[in-house]
Amino acid sequence: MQREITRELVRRLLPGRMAESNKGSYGSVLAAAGSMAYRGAAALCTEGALRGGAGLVYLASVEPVIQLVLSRTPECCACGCRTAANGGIHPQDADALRRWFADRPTVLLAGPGLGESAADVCKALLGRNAPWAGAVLDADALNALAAGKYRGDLPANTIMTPHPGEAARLLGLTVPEVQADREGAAVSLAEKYHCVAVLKGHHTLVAAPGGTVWRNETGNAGLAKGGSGDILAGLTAGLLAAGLKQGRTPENAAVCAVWLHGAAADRCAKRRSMTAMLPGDLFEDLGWILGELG
Ligand code: NPW
Ligand code: AMP
Ligand code: MG
Repeated sequence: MQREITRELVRRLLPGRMAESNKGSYGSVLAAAGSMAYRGAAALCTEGALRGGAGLVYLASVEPVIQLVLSRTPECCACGCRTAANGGIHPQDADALRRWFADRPTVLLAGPGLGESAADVCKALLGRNAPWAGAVLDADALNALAAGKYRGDLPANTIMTPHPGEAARLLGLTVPEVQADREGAAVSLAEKYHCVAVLKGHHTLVAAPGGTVWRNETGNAGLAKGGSGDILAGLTAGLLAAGLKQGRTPENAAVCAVWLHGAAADRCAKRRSMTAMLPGDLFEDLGWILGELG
Protein backbone atom coordinates (compact mmCIF):
# COMPACT_ATOMS: atom_id res chain seq x y z
CA MET A 1 0.00 0.00 0.00
CA GLN A 2 1.29 3.47 -0.86
CA ARG A 3 1.17 6.32 1.66
CA GLU A 4 0.91 9.86 0.34
CA ILE A 5 3.58 12.39 1.29
CA THR A 6 1.80 15.46 2.67
CA ARG A 7 2.91 18.99 3.47
CA GLU A 8 2.24 18.35 7.17
CA LEU A 9 4.40 15.22 7.14
CA VAL A 10 7.27 17.13 5.53
CA ARG A 11 6.90 19.96 8.05
CA ARG A 12 7.32 17.41 10.88
CA LEU A 13 10.23 15.51 9.30
CA LEU A 14 12.39 18.44 8.18
CA PRO A 15 15.61 18.92 10.17
CA GLY A 16 15.33 21.94 12.47
CA ARG A 17 17.55 25.02 12.50
CA MET A 18 18.48 25.70 16.11
CA ALA A 19 19.54 29.06 17.57
CA GLU A 20 22.42 27.40 19.45
CA SER A 21 24.11 25.78 16.46
CA ASN A 22 26.94 26.15 13.98
CA LYS A 23 27.82 24.67 10.60
CA GLY A 24 29.09 21.52 12.30
CA SER A 25 25.57 20.94 13.60
CA TYR A 26 24.23 20.30 10.09
CA GLY A 27 26.66 17.76 8.70
CA SER A 28 28.92 17.69 5.66
CA VAL A 29 28.46 16.47 2.10
CA LEU A 30 31.19 15.41 -0.31
CA ALA A 31 29.88 15.52 -3.88
CA ALA A 32 31.90 13.41 -6.30
CA ALA A 33 30.36 14.86 -9.42
CA GLY A 34 30.97 16.27 -12.87
CA SER A 35 33.46 15.55 -15.63
CA MET A 36 34.64 17.36 -18.75
CA ALA A 37 31.49 16.29 -20.58
CA TYR A 38 28.96 17.04 -17.82
CA ARG A 39 29.96 20.15 -15.93
CA GLY A 40 26.58 21.60 -14.99
CA ALA A 41 25.49 18.50 -13.09
CA ALA A 42 28.13 19.27 -10.44
CA ALA A 43 26.92 22.87 -10.10
CA LEU A 44 23.30 21.81 -9.71
CA CYS A 45 23.87 19.02 -7.20
CA THR A 46 26.22 21.03 -4.98
CA GLU A 47 23.79 23.96 -4.88
CA GLY A 48 21.05 21.44 -4.06
CA ALA A 49 23.07 20.15 -1.11
CA LEU A 50 23.78 23.67 0.17
CA ARG A 51 20.14 24.72 -0.17
CA GLY A 52 19.06 21.47 1.50
CA GLY A 53 20.79 22.74 4.62
CA ALA A 54 24.13 20.91 4.89
CA GLY A 55 26.64 22.78 7.03
CA LEU A 56 29.52 22.19 4.63
CA VAL A 57 29.55 20.99 1.03
CA TYR A 58 32.75 19.82 -0.66
CA LEU A 59 33.03 19.16 -4.38
CA ALA A 60 35.53 16.63 -5.72
CA SER A 61 35.93 17.11 -9.44
CA VAL A 62 38.28 18.11 -12.23
CA GLU A 63 39.58 21.68 -12.23
CA PRO A 64 37.38 23.15 -15.01
CA VAL A 65 34.30 21.90 -13.15
CA ILE A 66 35.56 23.30 -9.84
CA GLN A 67 36.06 26.70 -11.50
CA LEU A 68 32.53 26.72 -12.89
CA VAL A 69 30.97 25.70 -9.59
CA LEU A 70 32.92 28.19 -7.46
CA SER A 71 31.99 31.02 -9.81
CA ARG A 72 28.31 30.21 -9.12
CA THR A 73 28.51 29.10 -5.49
CA PRO A 74 31.62 30.18 -3.61
CA GLU A 75 30.08 28.56 -0.51
CA CYS A 76 31.24 25.21 -1.90
CA CYS A 77 34.66 23.88 -0.77
CA ALA A 78 36.92 22.59 -3.53
CA CYS A 79 38.72 19.25 -3.71
CA GLY A 80 40.39 19.76 -7.09
CA CYS A 81 41.45 16.54 -8.82
CA ARG A 82 43.64 15.69 -11.79
CA THR A 83 41.77 14.84 -14.99
CA ALA A 84 41.86 11.16 -16.00
CA ALA A 85 41.94 10.11 -19.66
CA ASN A 86 38.17 9.59 -19.51
CA GLY A 87 37.63 13.24 -18.58
CA GLY A 88 36.78 12.57 -14.96
CA ILE A 89 38.43 12.49 -11.53
CA HIS A 90 41.77 10.66 -11.53
CA PRO A 91 41.38 7.38 -9.57
CA GLN A 92 44.48 8.04 -7.43
CA ASP A 93 42.94 11.31 -6.30
CA ALA A 94 39.70 9.50 -5.46
CA ASP A 95 41.72 7.11 -3.26
CA ALA A 96 43.34 10.06 -1.50
CA LEU A 97 39.93 11.66 -0.93
CA ARG A 98 38.62 8.52 0.70
CA ARG A 99 41.56 8.53 3.09
CA TRP A 100 41.17 12.24 3.88
CA PHE A 101 37.48 11.89 4.69
CA ALA A 102 37.93 8.64 6.68
CA ASP A 103 37.93 10.41 10.05
CA ARG A 104 35.58 13.26 9.06
CA PRO A 105 32.00 11.94 9.18
CA THR A 106 30.51 12.96 5.84
CA VAL A 107 27.64 12.06 3.51
CA LEU A 108 28.89 11.02 0.07
CA LEU A 109 26.89 12.21 -2.93
CA ALA A 110 28.13 10.29 -5.96
CA GLY A 111 27.08 10.15 -9.56
CA PRO A 112 25.78 13.31 -11.21
CA GLY A 113 27.83 14.01 -14.29
CA LEU A 114 30.56 11.45 -13.59
CA GLY A 115 30.08 9.91 -17.04
CA GLU A 116 32.72 7.37 -17.97
CA SER A 117 34.76 8.05 -14.84
CA ALA A 118 32.02 6.63 -12.58
CA ALA A 119 33.37 3.08 -12.40
CA ASP A 120 36.85 4.10 -11.20
CA VAL A 121 35.59 6.83 -8.88
CA CYS A 122 32.97 4.61 -7.27
CA LYS A 123 35.40 1.72 -6.89
CA ALA A 124 37.74 4.03 -4.97
CA LEU A 125 35.09 5.76 -2.86
CA LEU A 126 32.59 2.97 -2.28
CA GLY A 127 34.61 -0.24 -2.07
CA ARG A 128 34.60 -2.36 1.08
CA ASN A 129 34.45 -0.56 4.47
CA ALA A 130 33.75 2.83 2.96
CA PRO A 131 33.89 5.51 5.69
CA TRP A 132 30.74 7.51 4.86
CA ALA A 133 28.09 8.49 7.41
CA GLY A 134 25.55 8.06 4.63
CA ALA A 135 25.38 8.18 0.84
CA VAL A 136 23.21 9.39 -2.00
CA LEU A 137 23.84 7.46 -5.22
CA ASP A 138 22.50 8.82 -8.48
CA ALA A 139 23.03 8.71 -12.24
CA ASP A 140 26.36 7.19 -13.31
CA ALA A 141 27.11 5.85 -9.80
CA LEU A 142 23.97 3.74 -10.25
CA ASN A 143 24.99 2.65 -13.74
CA ALA A 144 28.38 1.55 -12.38
CA LEU A 145 26.65 -0.33 -9.56
CA ALA A 146 24.35 -2.04 -12.06
CA ALA A 147 27.37 -3.04 -14.14
CA GLY A 148 29.06 -4.59 -11.07
CA LYS A 149 31.95 -2.10 -11.15
CA TYR A 150 32.15 -1.85 -7.38
CA ARG A 151 31.34 -4.35 -4.67
CA GLY A 152 30.75 -4.61 -0.98
CA ASP A 153 27.67 -3.51 0.89
CA LEU A 154 26.57 0.06 0.30
CA PRO A 155 27.24 2.32 3.30
CA ALA A 156 24.62 2.46 6.06
CA ASN A 157 22.12 5.27 5.45
CA THR A 158 22.27 5.02 1.66
CA ILE A 159 19.59 6.53 -0.58
CA MET A 160 19.53 5.77 -4.31
CA THR A 161 17.68 8.04 -6.73
CA PRO A 162 17.23 6.24 -10.07
CA HIS A 163 15.01 7.35 -12.94
CA PRO A 164 13.21 4.48 -14.66
CA GLY A 165 16.11 3.94 -17.09
CA GLU A 166 18.60 3.59 -14.24
CA ALA A 167 16.18 1.44 -12.24
CA ALA A 168 15.81 -0.90 -15.22
CA ARG A 169 19.60 -1.33 -15.38
CA LEU A 170 19.80 -2.01 -11.63
CA LEU A 171 17.06 -4.64 -11.75
CA GLY A 172 17.90 -6.23 -15.11
CA LEU A 173 14.50 -5.19 -16.49
CA THR A 174 13.30 -3.02 -19.36
CA VAL A 175 11.95 0.51 -18.80
CA PRO A 176 8.38 -0.60 -19.73
CA GLU A 177 8.64 -3.42 -17.17
CA VAL A 178 9.69 -0.95 -14.46
CA GLN A 179 6.90 1.45 -15.40
CA ALA A 180 4.28 -1.34 -15.47
CA ASP A 181 4.90 -2.06 -11.75
CA ARG A 182 6.61 0.96 -10.25
CA GLU A 183 5.84 -0.04 -6.67
CA GLY A 184 7.26 -3.52 -7.23
CA ALA A 185 10.39 -2.04 -8.80
CA ALA A 186 10.93 0.45 -5.96
CA VAL A 187 10.50 -2.26 -3.31
CA SER A 188 12.84 -4.61 -5.19
CA LEU A 189 15.53 -1.92 -5.33
CA ALA A 190 15.27 -1.25 -1.60
CA GLU A 191 15.46 -4.98 -0.81
CA LYS A 192 18.19 -5.84 -3.30
CA TYR A 193 20.50 -2.99 -2.29
CA HIS A 194 19.45 -2.58 1.39
CA CYS A 195 18.85 1.12 1.01
CA VAL A 196 16.10 3.69 0.59
CA ALA A 197 15.08 3.67 -3.09
CA VAL A 198 13.61 6.76 -4.78
CA LEU A 199 12.06 5.74 -8.09
CA LYS A 200 11.69 9.04 -9.96
CA GLY A 201 9.13 10.10 -12.52
CA HIS A 202 5.52 11.32 -12.49
CA HIS A 203 4.49 10.39 -8.91
CA THR A 204 7.92 9.52 -7.55
CA LEU A 205 7.92 6.61 -5.09
CA VAL A 206 10.12 6.24 -2.00
CA ALA A 207 10.61 2.67 -0.77
CA ALA A 208 12.25 1.98 2.60
CA PRO A 209 13.96 -1.33 3.41
CA GLY A 210 11.17 -2.19 5.90
CA GLY A 211 8.61 -2.25 3.06
CA THR A 212 6.96 1.16 3.48
CA VAL A 213 6.25 2.90 0.15
CA TRP A 214 5.61 6.64 -0.06
CA ARG A 215 4.00 8.30 -3.08
CA ASN A 216 4.74 11.91 -4.00
CA GLU A 217 2.02 14.05 -5.57
CA THR A 218 4.03 17.24 -6.19
CA GLY A 219 5.97 18.03 -9.36
CA ASN A 220 5.08 18.44 -13.01
CA ALA A 221 6.33 17.91 -16.55
CA GLY A 222 8.39 21.10 -16.35
CA LEU A 223 10.88 18.88 -14.51
CA ALA A 224 11.37 16.77 -17.62
CA LYS A 225 14.61 18.58 -18.51
CA GLY A 226 18.25 17.68 -18.02
CA GLY A 227 19.46 18.78 -14.61
CA SER A 228 16.29 18.23 -12.55
CA GLY A 229 17.54 14.94 -11.15
CA ASP A 230 20.94 16.39 -10.31
CA ILE A 231 19.22 18.99 -8.12
CA LEU A 232 17.12 16.30 -6.40
CA ALA A 233 20.23 14.24 -5.63
CA GLY A 234 21.95 17.25 -4.04
CA LEU A 235 18.88 18.31 -2.08
CA THR A 236 18.54 14.76 -0.77
CA ALA A 237 22.18 14.70 0.34
CA GLY A 238 21.87 18.07 2.09
CA LEU A 239 18.77 16.94 3.97
CA LEU A 240 20.42 13.62 4.83
CA ALA A 241 23.55 15.29 6.23
CA ALA A 242 21.54 17.70 8.39
CA GLY A 243 18.97 15.06 9.32
CA LEU A 244 21.47 12.43 10.47
CA LYS A 245 22.84 14.98 12.93
CA GLN A 246 19.35 15.24 14.45
CA GLY A 247 18.52 11.56 14.59
CA ARG A 248 16.39 11.59 11.41
CA THR A 249 16.41 8.61 9.06
CA PRO A 250 17.39 8.38 5.38
CA GLU A 251 13.71 7.64 4.69
CA ASN A 252 12.84 11.02 6.28
CA ALA A 253 15.39 12.80 4.05
CA ALA A 254 14.16 11.13 0.86
CA VAL A 255 10.50 11.86 1.63
CA CYS A 256 11.22 15.54 2.33
CA ALA A 257 13.48 15.92 -0.71
CA VAL A 258 11.04 14.57 -3.31
CA TRP A 259 8.14 16.58 -1.91
CA LEU A 260 10.13 19.85 -1.71
CA HIS A 261 11.60 19.36 -5.19
CA GLY A 262 8.14 18.83 -6.68
CA ALA A 263 6.55 21.65 -4.67
CA ALA A 264 9.27 24.03 -5.86
CA ALA A 265 8.59 22.91 -9.44
CA ASP A 266 4.86 23.52 -9.06
CA ARG A 267 5.48 27.04 -7.79
CA CYS A 268 8.07 27.63 -10.50
CA ALA A 269 5.67 26.52 -13.26
CA LYS A 270 3.16 29.17 -12.15
CA ARG A 271 5.64 32.00 -12.68
CA ARG A 272 7.74 30.64 -15.57
CA SER A 273 5.51 27.97 -17.25
CA MET A 274 6.34 24.29 -17.53
CA THR A 275 7.82 24.95 -20.95
CA ALA A 276 10.21 27.77 -20.08
CA MET A 277 11.19 26.91 -16.49
CA LEU A 278 14.72 25.64 -15.98
CA PRO A 279 15.93 23.27 -13.28
CA GLY A 280 18.17 26.03 -11.86
CA ASP A 281 15.08 28.24 -11.39
CA LEU A 282 13.84 25.83 -8.72
CA PHE A 283 16.22 27.14 -6.08
CA GLU A 284 14.31 30.44 -5.86
CA ASP A 285 11.03 28.58 -5.35
CA LEU A 286 12.57 26.11 -2.91
CA GLY A 287 13.44 29.02 -0.64
CA TRP A 288 9.84 30.26 -0.70
CA ILE A 289 8.42 26.79 -0.08
CA LEU A 290 10.74 26.20 2.87
CA GLY A 291 9.94 29.66 4.21
CA GLU A 292 6.19 28.94 4.06
CA LEU A 293 6.71 25.65 5.92
CA GLY A 294 8.21 27.66 8.78
P1 NPW B 1 13.86 7.13 -23.26
O1 NPW B 1 14.91 8.00 -23.85
O2 NPW B 1 12.67 7.89 -22.76
O3 NPW B 1 13.52 5.95 -24.07
P2 NPW B 1 20.67 7.92 -19.06
P3 NPW B 1 20.91 10.71 -18.34
C1 NPW B 1 15.36 6.58 -19.70
C2 NPW B 1 24.20 13.85 -16.50
N1 NPW B 1 23.48 15.08 -16.77
N2 NPW B 1 10.70 7.53 -17.74
C3 NPW B 1 15.42 7.09 -21.11
O4 NPW B 1 14.50 6.43 -21.90
C4 NPW B 1 23.65 12.91 -15.46
O5 NPW B 1 23.93 13.31 -14.13
C5 NPW B 1 24.20 16.20 -16.86
C6 NPW B 1 11.11 6.58 -18.61
C7 NPW B 1 16.83 6.74 -21.56
O6 NPW B 1 16.89 5.37 -21.99
C8 NPW B 1 24.40 11.66 -15.83
O7 NPW B 1 25.71 11.74 -15.30
C9 NPW B 1 23.67 17.42 -17.20
N3 NPW B 1 12.38 6.46 -19.04
C10 NPW B 1 24.50 11.75 -17.37
O8 NPW B 1 24.20 13.10 -17.68
C11 NPW B 1 22.23 17.56 -17.52
C12 NPW B 1 13.26 7.33 -18.60
O9 NPW B 1 16.72 6.61 -19.25
C13 NPW B 1 17.63 6.81 -20.35
C14 NPW B 1 12.90 8.34 -17.72
C15 NPW B 1 23.54 10.84 -18.09
O10 NPW B 1 22.24 10.89 -17.49
C16 NPW B 1 21.63 16.22 -17.92
C17 NPW B 1 18.35 8.14 -20.22
O11 NPW B 1 19.07 8.08 -19.07
C18 NPW B 1 22.04 15.07 -17.02
O12 NPW B 1 21.39 15.12 -15.76
C19 NPW B 1 11.56 8.42 -17.28
N4 NPW B 1 11.14 9.37 -16.41
N5 NPW B 1 14.00 9.06 -17.45
C20 NPW B 1 24.56 18.61 -17.20
N6 NPW B 1 24.03 19.81 -17.58
O13 NPW B 1 25.74 18.51 -16.86
C21 NPW B 1 14.98 8.50 -18.15
N7 NPW B 1 14.56 7.44 -18.85
O14 NPW B 1 21.15 7.16 -20.24
O15 NPW B 1 20.95 7.30 -17.74
O16 NPW B 1 21.18 9.40 -19.21
O17 NPW B 1 19.80 10.53 -17.38
O18 NPW B 1 20.79 11.83 -19.30
P1 AMP C 1 16.61 12.93 -14.03
O1 AMP C 1 15.98 12.11 -15.13
O2 AMP C 1 17.61 12.19 -13.25
O3 AMP C 1 17.09 14.28 -14.49
O4 AMP C 1 15.45 13.24 -12.98
C1 AMP C 1 14.29 13.93 -13.40
C2 AMP C 1 13.57 14.55 -12.21
O5 AMP C 1 12.43 15.25 -12.69
C3 AMP C 1 13.04 13.53 -11.23
O6 AMP C 1 12.97 14.11 -9.93
C4 AMP C 1 11.64 13.24 -11.76
O7 AMP C 1 10.77 12.75 -10.77
C5 AMP C 1 11.22 14.60 -12.27
N1 AMP C 1 10.30 14.50 -13.41
C6 AMP C 1 10.65 14.24 -14.69
N2 AMP C 1 9.56 14.20 -15.46
C7 AMP C 1 8.49 14.43 -14.65
C8 AMP C 1 7.07 14.53 -14.84
N3 AMP C 1 6.53 14.35 -16.05
N4 AMP C 1 6.27 14.78 -13.77
C9 AMP C 1 6.81 14.96 -12.56
N5 AMP C 1 8.15 14.89 -12.30
C10 AMP C 1 8.97 14.62 -13.33
MG1 MG D 1 19.68 12.05 -13.55
